[in-house]
Amino acid sequence: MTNSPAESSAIGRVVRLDAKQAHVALGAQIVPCVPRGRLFEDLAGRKNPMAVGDLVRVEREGDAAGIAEVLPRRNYLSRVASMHDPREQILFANVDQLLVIASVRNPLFSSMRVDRILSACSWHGIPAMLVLNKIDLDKKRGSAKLEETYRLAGYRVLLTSTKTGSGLGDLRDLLLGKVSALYGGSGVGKSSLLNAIQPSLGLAEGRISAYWDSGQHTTSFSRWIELEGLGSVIDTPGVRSFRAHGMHADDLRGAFPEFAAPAALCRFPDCSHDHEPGCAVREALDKGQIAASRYASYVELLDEVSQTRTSQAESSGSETEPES
Ligand SMILES: Nc1nc2c(ncn2[C@@H]2O[C@H](COP(=O)(O)OP(=O)(O)OP(=O)(O)O)[C@@H](O)[C@H]2O)c(=O)[nH]1
Ligand SMILES: [Mg+2]
Ligand SMILES: [Zn+2]
Repeated sequence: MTNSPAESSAIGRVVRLDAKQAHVALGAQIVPCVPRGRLFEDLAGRKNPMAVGDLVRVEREGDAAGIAEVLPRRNYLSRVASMHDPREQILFANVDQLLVIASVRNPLFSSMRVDRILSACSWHGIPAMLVLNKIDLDKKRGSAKLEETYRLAGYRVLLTSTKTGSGLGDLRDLLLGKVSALYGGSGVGKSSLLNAIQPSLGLAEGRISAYWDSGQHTTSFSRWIELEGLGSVIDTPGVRSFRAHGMHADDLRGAFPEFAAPAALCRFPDCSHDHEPGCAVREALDKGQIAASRYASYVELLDEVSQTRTSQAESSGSETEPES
């Protein structure tokens, strides 16, 4: 595999990527490394050869450090790169869990966005949970309802506020000893939550008014961060649109955990829970055992993945976002 004899070779973790190079943690050092050209040669429909969290083999020759190989991944999350680019973009790799961060208000909670991410995690085999932030702004007790919806669906839910400190102890417990990716919309408080847990991080936090005005992300690239005495986290730029890459209707059926038990009772074993008679999932919906918002997300996603097969490039409101 080696082109030229390297002076030394070591395995490190990609902690950040920018346009030209990857920053790789090698022991206690962070070393800027240039990915070897051959990593871009066989991308097999992917946009990026590596992402934050990847383990890579670094070869050093004098002052220069190059990435020669990306090691096999334990797991990863990816999406369709953008509306104009149907390739698979890997967002991050090798995590123990994903925390979908959402806020009750500013910005308003979006079931569709959360359900998209949760179902993609399920499909990628990444344990996921929901963190509902900004509960200090929840005057109408909407968070209690959301908490119930997602608990009923089988997810762990945490209610937090960086302003009152509520739920931060539980968040710490959740992060302990794990590699966790924080993912969600822009302005929901991903960076603020990390700063609240470890103030010395000093991550940039957005002014929410600036976000509304310009639609800009405060965090512009994904970053692997070691939390002292806790665990590792990946802070990511806010997602504006997320479409799982390569997901089909069959995959989607298995990606809503609360559908599993009733689905076993549907009249047709390949029931799509959309229009078929004798559908036990829709019966469970009518009985209130499945939340209407979750079923609505499922139907919308089903429609989307069915269209994907006919037209890969079509997308509902994708915009380009900062590279992660
Ligand atoms: N009221 C309230 N505001 C919060 C809370 N957490 C964060 N904020 C505010 O929300 C705004 C956005 O927070 P960020 O931490 O930058 O959000 P982010 O998710 O990292 O956003 P991107 O980096 O753009 O993806 C900031 O003005 C924070 O002060 C909270 O619990 N309650
Ligand atoms: Mg941020
Ligand atoms: Zn069914």
